[in-house]
Amino acid sequence: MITLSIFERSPDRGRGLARDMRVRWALEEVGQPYVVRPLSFEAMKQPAHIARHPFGQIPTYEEGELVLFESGAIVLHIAERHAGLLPQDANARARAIGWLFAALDTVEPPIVELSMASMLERDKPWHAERLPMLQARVRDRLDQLSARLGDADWLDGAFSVADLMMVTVLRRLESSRLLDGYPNLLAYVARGEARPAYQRAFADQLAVFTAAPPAG
Ligand code: GTB
Repeated sequence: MITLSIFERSPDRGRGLARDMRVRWALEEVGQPYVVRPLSFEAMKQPAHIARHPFGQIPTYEEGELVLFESGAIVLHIAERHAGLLPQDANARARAIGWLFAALDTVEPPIVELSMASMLERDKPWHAERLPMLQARVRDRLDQLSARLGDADWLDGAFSVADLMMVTVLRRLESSRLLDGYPNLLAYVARGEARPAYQRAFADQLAVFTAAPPAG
């Protein structure tokens, strides 16, 4: 059985923005059952979890002897082991993996930078001055991504692990409303969210948040 370590009480309050969501979604797409290990922030920093994740974070993935951390590596592992998330054709498969890395290495960093600034730096005197620069960096990436996607449904042919990752990355912009200027990206995210596997994954992570004891 697969076990995922997840937040006991996600700071996103069940909006599915933490990185276990992409792993849950991948497992739902390929029809693999799993169980979860909800962890408090304190438990994430204890030796038992540090043995699974050197940086004391979520998600982690355990399957028999295998223990993995890093959501990109976990999702790629799932996609390589089970049919449905990577094309059969070798070149198309390589391109899908390229897009998976693009989501993580090229598109996600400016989005995370913006969302961390919005969460942690609002009270700093320089926040208002820095914000337009962070937003411009995100818009640059969205302009480029939007131009490449055009009116296609998915990034490169059929839905793949690349789209799964890109949609989860773009969802982090929800509260900034920066996606509003990009109708094709909004529709792309909505297409991902409409997938039954996404819906199951979202409902399951929300159920964990709802069941968690109120923050003390
Ligand atoms: N590169 C790693 C990966 O992709 O797996 C990054 C893992 C990571 O950042 N994990 C975060 C974590 O464990 C949770 S997902 N943080 C606790 C810590 O470092 O002590 C990031 C996240 C957190 C909260 C929100 N939110 O509230 O909206 C969104 C995303």
